[in-house]
This record gives sequence, structure tokens and C-alpha cells, in this order.
Amino acid sequence: MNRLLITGAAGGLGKLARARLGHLADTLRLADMADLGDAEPNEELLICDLADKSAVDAMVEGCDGIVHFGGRSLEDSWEIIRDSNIEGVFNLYEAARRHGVSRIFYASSNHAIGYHQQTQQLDAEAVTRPDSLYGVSKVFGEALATMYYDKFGIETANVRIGSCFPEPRDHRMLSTWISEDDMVSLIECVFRVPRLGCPVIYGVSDNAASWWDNTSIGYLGWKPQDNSEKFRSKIDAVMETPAVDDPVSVYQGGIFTVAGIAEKPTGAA
Ligand code: NAI
Ligand code: 15L
Repeated sequence: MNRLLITGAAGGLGKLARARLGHLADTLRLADMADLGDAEPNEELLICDLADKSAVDAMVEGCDGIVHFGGRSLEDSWEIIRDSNIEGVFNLYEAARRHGVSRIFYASSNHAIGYHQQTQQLDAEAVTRPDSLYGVSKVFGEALATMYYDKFGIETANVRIGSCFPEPRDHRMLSTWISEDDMVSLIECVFRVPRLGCPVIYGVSDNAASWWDNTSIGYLGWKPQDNSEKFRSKIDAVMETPAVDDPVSVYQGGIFTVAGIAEKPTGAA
């Protein structure tokens, strides 16, 4: 690619992409509403609020592909979710359509299917069962991506990311964890495969305890290498195994199923 846009570049996954994906394009255009520091020689930095339609249009112009990590990444008030994750993703796809962007990595979330029980194995055909307004916004993004594919041919990887951190942080994440290396290799596969289409992909490592089945995206050639099992004894040593009837043990979305509707912005980091 000539130019790859990474939104949410000041966030956790955006920083990972910035550090590890420079080889995918001549230029990385890095965007966020937060500070992005100083530009490296192959980087363009842009401060942009996803809710600002004309700013998003300018952000997307001239890009060949997009990794969309920008947006609210936790549960919050409707207004915050709506502006960043509903208006924001609409503005992004409209800009992609106008400027002929052909491929997008969309950071959906396991919270789009969070009310499925942990006893269930899900594949790409599973019905969505969002566990929060945040999860609803991810379902919206997946639906929007599908419509832009069917109507305009814009290809999207709808990646229901589990938990992407250096290590799993609790017992639930032994099932949902995706290592940083596996996330990087997934993004590489999404932009290298000759024909992507608009698949649902579970963003998860090769965990022994996984609930998710990626059989339908074999054509991507993505082979996650990591398995959370190596962290199990460490997690057992630092925290109690939650009770079997605790929502964090019952539902795939864990603690997100417990939160009510936030009537004001949470301010949570
Ligand atoms: P993060 O919260 O660290 O980063 C998100 C970035 O988006 C932040 O830098 C923030 O400033 C920016 N942002 C928020 N609202 C914006 C707006 N209106 N305009 C412009 N920028 C805005 O989140 P993280 O962990 O890096 O996640 C990236 C994406 O992946 C998010 O969409 C999140 O929902 C999704 N995801 C992440 C998972 C994980 O385990 N890290 C799991 C599932 C989904
Ligand atoms: C998400 O969607 C969040 O963005 C991330 O911070 C984690 O909470 C993750 O899901 C998870 O379910 O562990």
C-alpha cells in the first residue's frame, strides 16, 4: 500500500500497530483525538475527532487501507458511544466510499456476542448478543461494514477481538486472550490476502480454553501461535477462581454483562 491509515493510534492497540506495521505501507497515517507524539520519517500524524464528518473525510483521503482502532473501547454513556462508535464509524465508511478505500480492518469486540454463555462454542454464524451499549455499537459497525461490502464492494475484516494485552489478566481472559504477536499477524493476513470479502473473525490466540471457532476464515492463512495456558498457574496464584455462578464465569462478555446503563460519561480509562 502507499498509505495505511491507523485510527486510535494513541491507544493500546494503535501503539502496537504503529510500532509493528510500518512494513505494510510506504506511509502510515496515524490519527487520534489524543496526542500522538512526534512523527517518524514514514509517518503522518493527524488529530481528528471521529464524530467530525469533514475532519474524518480529510483523514481518509489518499489512504489505500484502514485499521480502525479508534473509538470508545469500554462501556460508557450513550452520548459518548454514539459520537465515537456510531457516528464515528459511519463517518469513516462514508469517507472510505467517497475516496475509494478498498479494505478495512474493523476492531469489533467480543462484547458484540457477550451474552452468550461460556459453555457455548461460537462460529461466524452465531447471532449477536451484545452485553452493553458498547457491544451494540460494535454490532452496528459490523452491520454497516456488511452493507458497504454488499453495496459498494468495500472489504472489511470484522474482527471480534477478545482481550489483546501482553498477558491475560484474569481467568476469563484465558479463553479470550489474543497475544500482540497474533494480533499483528492477523492484521498482516487481512491486508495480504488477495480477496478478503467481509468475514467475521474471532480475534483470539490458539488458546486451549477458547470458545470461538475460526474455521470459516481458513482462506486467510492466519495461524495464531500463542496459547494462554502458559499463564494459568500465574493467574491461579494471584487471584481466586470466580464462583461458577458469577457473571464473569457465566457469560462470554464477563463483567460487561453486570454494568447498568451509564447516565453520565464514566470517565473510566
Ligand atoms: P484504547 O481505548 O486504548 O484506544 C482507543 C483510542 O481511540 C484512544 O487513543 C482514543 O483517544 C481514541 N478515540 C476514542 N474516541 C475517539 C474519537 N471520538 N475520535 C478519535 N479518536 C478517538 O483501546 P484499545 O484497547 O487500543 O482498542 C482499540 C480498538 O479495539 C477499540 O475500538 C476497541 O473497542 C477494540 N477492542 C479492543 C480490545 C482489547 O483487548 N484491547 C478488545 C476488543 C475490542
Ligand atoms: C474490549 O472490547 C475492550 O476494549 C478491552 O479493553 C477489554 O475489556 C476486552 O474487551 C475484554 O473483553 O477483555
